Amino acid sequence: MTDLAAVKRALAAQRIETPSWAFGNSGTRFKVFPQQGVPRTPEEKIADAAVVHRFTGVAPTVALHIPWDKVDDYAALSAYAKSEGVEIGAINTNVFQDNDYKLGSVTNPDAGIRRKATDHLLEAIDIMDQTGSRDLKLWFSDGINYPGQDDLRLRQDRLHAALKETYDRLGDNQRFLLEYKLFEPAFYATDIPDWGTSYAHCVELGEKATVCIDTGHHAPGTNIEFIVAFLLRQGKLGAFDFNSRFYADDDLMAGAADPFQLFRIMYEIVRADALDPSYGINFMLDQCHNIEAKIPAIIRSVLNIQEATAKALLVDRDALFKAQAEGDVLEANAVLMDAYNTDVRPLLAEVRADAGLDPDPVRAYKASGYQEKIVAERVGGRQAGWGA
Ligand code: PSV
Ligand code: MN
Ligand code: MN
Repeated sequence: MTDLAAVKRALAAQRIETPSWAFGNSGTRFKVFPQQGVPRTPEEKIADAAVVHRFTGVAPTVALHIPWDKVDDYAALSAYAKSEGVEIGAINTNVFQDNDYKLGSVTNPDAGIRRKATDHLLEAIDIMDQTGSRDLKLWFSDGINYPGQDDLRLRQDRLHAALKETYDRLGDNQRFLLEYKLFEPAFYATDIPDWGTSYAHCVELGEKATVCIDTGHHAPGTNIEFIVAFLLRQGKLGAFDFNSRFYADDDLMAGAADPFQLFRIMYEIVRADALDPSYGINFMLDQCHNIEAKIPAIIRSVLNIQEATAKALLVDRDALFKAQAEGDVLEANAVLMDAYNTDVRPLLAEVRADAGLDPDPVRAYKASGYQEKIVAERVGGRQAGWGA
């Protein structure tokens, strides 16, 4: 039997981090369709993130991407965020948008370029010291396009050296999240292509190094919930970058392409009692909104994760474990599917009403007049990163 009160408490305590770059204009390499009212400054991105939190109640932190969100005074930016009702979360590094990085950043054959890239990672920790952030997120576009272009093994040595220097600079309450990605922009070999590579580097470095799973960064058919279960068992799952993919790194709204997969992932989280923020997993979004309005799309993503989580919490684990132990394949599958097929929207509406929120955050946002206000006030919105 499921304890509904406990389910509601778990949903009320859930936390999801929004990415500053999702609020800005973005597109594909073919075209960026600009939207009206998008933020022009890091402060305006934070203000939009605060609106998402105001309507959902579960998104109290916003991740920054440096240098896209570069400011002179990060302590002041942090104070501004607090005044808006949110806090600055993970600091994302960017060693992929400089001409120097054509042959790689921390794995580049040129020691001077490796130095420059590593210095950027260290600078990001200086920023964390000012914002009070716990998490440094590392993603490297490093890789090679042609067999023989560079030495695969030497590149791992260079990667380790940069990660070690970064790790050693982390403060007591800081850690890094090491992201992997199957391919792109490198096509022949990527230096951190999969969870195993990330995991091995993290194990070598120590407990402040953890893996970040970006749900869009896998080959079609990859069983992501297996990776989740494995990393949880090893105590090495630090964070998610949630988004949806149909093909590759599509960065669509979380839960849009495959809500069943999201449910299966969240079931493994619930199964490991790892949902509560005290466990330490950072549940982030990493997505862009190219053709749809950004703030309601981010709200929708948050709701999709909440729905997948609610269904995962509703799994009758006693019945499931019993069926599994008895080898009752059909019953075990039925128990899981019963939870997945439950309409959890009324339950979530109750959780929101209990928290003094509108039960329908997207509708409430649309009725709030905020979109009209930013369209009127913000002229000349910036692109999220690319070309900013
Ligand atoms: C790379 O594809 C990635 O997923 C990394 O997390 C980056 O920081 C982010 O997207 C934005 O480019
Ligand atoms: Mn990502
Ligand atoms: Mn990505």
